[in-house]
Amino acid sequence: MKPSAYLKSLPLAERVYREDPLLAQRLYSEELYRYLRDGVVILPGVLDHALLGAFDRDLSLFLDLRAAPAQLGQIEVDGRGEHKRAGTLANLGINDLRDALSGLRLNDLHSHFDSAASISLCEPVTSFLSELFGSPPALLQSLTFFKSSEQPLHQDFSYVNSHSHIAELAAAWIPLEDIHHDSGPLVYYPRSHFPDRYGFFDWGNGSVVADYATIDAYYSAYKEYLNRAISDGGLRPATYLPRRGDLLIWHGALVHGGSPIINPALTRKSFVCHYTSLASHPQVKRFRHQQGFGFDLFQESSPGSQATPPVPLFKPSLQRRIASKVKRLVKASFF
Ligand SMILES: O=C(O)CCC(=O)C(=O)O
Repeated sequence: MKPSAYLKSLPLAERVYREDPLLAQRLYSEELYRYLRDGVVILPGVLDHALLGAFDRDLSLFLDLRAAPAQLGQIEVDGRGEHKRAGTLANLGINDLRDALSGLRLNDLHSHFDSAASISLCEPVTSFLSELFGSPPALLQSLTFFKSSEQPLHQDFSYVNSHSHIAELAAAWIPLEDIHHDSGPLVYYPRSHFPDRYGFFDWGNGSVVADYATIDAYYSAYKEYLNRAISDGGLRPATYLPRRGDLLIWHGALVHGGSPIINPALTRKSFVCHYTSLASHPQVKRFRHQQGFGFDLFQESSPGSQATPPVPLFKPSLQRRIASKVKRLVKASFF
């Protein structure tokens, strides 16, 4: 994927900002304008505490896994080498996730718990992202952390790239508790989200996205590249110390990472979600129909296999289903 593909896929709001920041300030909400300018926006106290409470109750299952339903063992885990090798929670052999090594993340809890799904697409997130993308957002993945990721600095677009418009990428950082300075908080560099201004990193053959087969070989060059971009741009780090209920949304090219843990006894419970626009989601297929375009949802299928039928976006309500059935019966008895 070449730099031109990144630049061509920038959301309209971002193009407007790049061309004419004052026009962007007039056209968009203050929050979106700040995001376009800084690559990050913090929305204090916007999250629903009842929803967070429901997620807490589900997460309490991970504090005594021997007593939890066995299906939880199938949840995918990632993070350090040992987490990657384990692959699933059951293989980690841990009873209480507070005892896990830093970096452990639980993948896609939104597909296991309604509470996580509801938080990932809650109104403060979807209304902000709809304005950014000019279309409804779609969730690409969610990551749940009990402790800091201690992840080195990076830009998400080089790693999260299964969607079709690579620059349509943003993420939400949702604290599940008040975050302590010594727990390894999120660190980021405001205004680092213009990779074309300091030159894209070359992951091989001019590609702006990392290839998992060769990623390790580029590790130190990428680190040097980011450090140079930071010092050349005079960028300064910010540490995010939110209270529960706050929300941070960052740009897919913002330089950020998980800072090192100072006090290992502290948790840093957080929920991180990555989004693209609905039209760019890997399970959405766009097709041309006469004068316009349509969108349909497909489940991922292995190459060569039959595409699985589209998944309906919404299940019709009971009343609607009864009304349709009655209509069909009436039609059948009259015609
Ligand atoms: O929360 C963190 O420590 C970092 C998360 C992160 O960098 C990411 O998910 O891209």
